[in-house]
Amino acid sequence: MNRRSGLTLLELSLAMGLLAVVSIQIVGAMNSAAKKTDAEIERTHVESQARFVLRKIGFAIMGSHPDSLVPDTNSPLATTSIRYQVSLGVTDGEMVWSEPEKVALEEAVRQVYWSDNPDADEERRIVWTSLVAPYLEGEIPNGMDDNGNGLIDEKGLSFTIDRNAIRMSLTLERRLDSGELQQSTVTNTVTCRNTIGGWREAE
Ligand SMILES: [Ca+2]
Ligand SMILES: [Ca+2]
Repeated sequence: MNRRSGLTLLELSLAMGLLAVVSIQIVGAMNSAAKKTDAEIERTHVESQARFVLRKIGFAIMGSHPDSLVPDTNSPLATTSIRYQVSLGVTDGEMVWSEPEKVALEEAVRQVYWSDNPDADEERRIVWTSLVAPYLEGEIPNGMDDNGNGLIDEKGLSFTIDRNAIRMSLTLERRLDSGELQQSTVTNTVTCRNTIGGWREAE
């Protein structure tokens, strides 16, 4: 009788041990799947925010007159801000232009903001993202073009202007709890549509 129950106990403890091993494996697999999913969700979040912000910048600039751009249309270097004026329509046969607006990178806080009346007392700023990378993806500050896009040491938001065409590049990033850095980079070119109608600098 004792022998019989001894075997049963052995069987039982073997079964329990096996169950424990399998359980640990299942929990481990579930944890790593959850972590992977978190990383994927975060990547999707950073990517969609990058696309969304670049689209907003494009829509903002699109209605401007190329002559209103600061820096001006012949600037070959990348800049982190752009100033422009958009058409508000025609009054008494004259095209009416908005006050200057600006889209810029605030490097210290890694934000891209839109502002109307930049540099004026009544300037109003709206932050469009707070995830801007210090430098565009693949770029490090070393006086060289590391990511091969023709620009040297360009920041996380950069504009280059060629006549009516404005090329915009943006890298957003976020560090996960695991230490992994999620980066997403989007690039697009918009054309200033408002080349008709005389633009005049406000006096
Ligand atoms: Ca570069
Ligand atoms: Ca560089």
